[in-house]
Amino acid sequence: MKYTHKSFLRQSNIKIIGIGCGGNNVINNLYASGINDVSLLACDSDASVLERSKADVKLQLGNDGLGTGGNPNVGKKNAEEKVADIRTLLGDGTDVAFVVSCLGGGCGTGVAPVVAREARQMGITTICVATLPFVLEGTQRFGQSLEGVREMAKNADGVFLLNNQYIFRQHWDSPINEAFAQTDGMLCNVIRSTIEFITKQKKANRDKIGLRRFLRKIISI
Ligand SMILES: Nc1nc2c(ncn2[C@@H]2O[C@H](COP(=O)(O)OP(=O)(O)OP(=O)(O)O)[C@@H](O)[C@H]2O)c(=O)[nH]1
Ligand SMILES: [Mg+2]
Repeated sequence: MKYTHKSFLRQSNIKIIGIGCGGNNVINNLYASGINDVSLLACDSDASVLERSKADVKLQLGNDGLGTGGNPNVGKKNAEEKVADIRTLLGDGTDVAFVVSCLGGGCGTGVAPVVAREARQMGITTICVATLPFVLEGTQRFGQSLEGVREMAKNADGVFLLNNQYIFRQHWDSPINEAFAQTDGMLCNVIRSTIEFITKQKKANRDKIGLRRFLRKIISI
């Protein structure tokens, strides 16, 4: 686990946890576009993703610094081995956790449900924010992503899902990185709007149960 200086400056009761390469690209975008009063966390078994990450705190999963080979079972196993570290990172008074991943690969799909489960068990309001893969990525990745959604829905208070294929339909003539940039921008907006919503609820003194009731559904965008 690496603590950077920034983590002490930016400690907050809202944590945004990027998982896997796609999830951490979203975190880097949030950082680049400016976000206040939240802590950004990065989690991956691929060391190069953590190297590039702008997060305050980085958690390396697995032992070799390599990816999961696209296998969610490897991602899940890596996460289960680091459950104590995950709980330590979340255990500093976190109220709300956003678990951000792009589903279909091994890390995001295998790790995000474990992080969501631990957060929820700790009494943290837990919101998963995720994408589904493009159809052309194949049925195996799509099947894996749906299994990831099922696992997240079991564990989180709410799941925001964005289907990459929808973006592809809108931007079919754009290069893939532009399509990803569109998706990342939408995910960032979802996170910002939800934080705004939660802050308003708190100001209005709405209780945690009411908030959870609102979040406890799958919302597809
Ligand atoms: N929105 C967005 N989606 C991405 C990005 N990169 C990849 N994806 C999507 O996310 C899915 C998962 O890819 P990654 O995030 O690279 O996978 P991972 O979670 O790191 O898993 P492994 O590398 O297999 O361990 C892909 O199938 C793509 O659909 C990105 O930068 N932005
Ligand atoms: Mg990866």
